[in-house]
Amino acid sequence: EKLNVGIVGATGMVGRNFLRIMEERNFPVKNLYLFASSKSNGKKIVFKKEEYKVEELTENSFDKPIDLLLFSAGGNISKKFAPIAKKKGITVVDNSSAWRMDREVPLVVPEVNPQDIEWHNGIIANPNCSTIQSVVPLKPLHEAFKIKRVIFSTYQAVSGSGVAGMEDLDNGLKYLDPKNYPHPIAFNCLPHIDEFTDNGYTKEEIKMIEETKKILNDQNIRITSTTVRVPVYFGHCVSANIEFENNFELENVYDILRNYKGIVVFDDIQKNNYPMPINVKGKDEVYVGRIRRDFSVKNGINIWIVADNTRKGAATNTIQIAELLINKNKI
Ligand code: 2RA
Repeated sequence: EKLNVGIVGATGMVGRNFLRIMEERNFPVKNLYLFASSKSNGKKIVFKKEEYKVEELTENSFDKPIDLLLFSAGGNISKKFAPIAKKKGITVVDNSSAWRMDREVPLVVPEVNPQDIEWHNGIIANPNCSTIQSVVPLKPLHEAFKIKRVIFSTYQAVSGSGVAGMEDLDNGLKYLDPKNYPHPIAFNCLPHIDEFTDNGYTKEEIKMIEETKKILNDQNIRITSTTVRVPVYFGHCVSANIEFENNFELENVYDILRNYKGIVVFDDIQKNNYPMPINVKGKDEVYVGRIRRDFSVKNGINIWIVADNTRKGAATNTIQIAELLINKNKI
């Protein structure tokens, strides 16, 4: 039956995509509640031809019949308000990084580890965008050939950093976000996404490493990553160098990826066909190409993975988790 759904961060890029994708997928919404910061209070947003007013998020916001809350309002808001919702028996799907590595919280990509939904305790975390698109092709290859090590190099669109990044790309060599990024993004590449930590890695790089192991449920996979912001509006690209325990035929790799849910293999170098951000905007599939053996090791391949970071990388995956919760009667 239909659900009472709330969106926290309703006016942000991902929040608006939640609504767009719920409309597209005819998600069963009975009542809809929109929450955002005080500056958005009173704003009107249309959903399924009805107008809804945005309310300021407060501790009492959830004192109404809500079944499901979708969060995309940053880690601090999730840390503070997800437990309030959980206490009221509301199921939360959180797009921020706040809860992803919490042992009580499943981190889910429906094509990869749907079974983890079974043990949620009220909060389910949506993985980081570049992680989501990477684990989709990694999962069937791990099952077939057992992954030993992965080297991720990412090329991430500015929409991943929110509206500020987009505006700065609009305005040329302005600063992406002086608070966090000390350099302009236009005509530039920044090997700096999220904050640096004391081991020289950024939080984004650590997300890719740790989230991938949690989602694939295998702490033995050795992973490293370099995540880079590039002057592109939509569409994250990931180069994955993968070393397997077992040997493989390249044709097998193509077959496995071609037949896996949620993947489009777009790979014909004779025709200059390979995935690019301009191919994936507005789409929910993960595009894979440039599939080729890594001749520098015994059992290695390189693959190139592209997806719309605001959809499959964020909002669509969240809605797919919500659909899974309904199908498994876990809301
Ligand atoms: C980024 N993955 O691209 C991070 C958060 N969306 O900025």
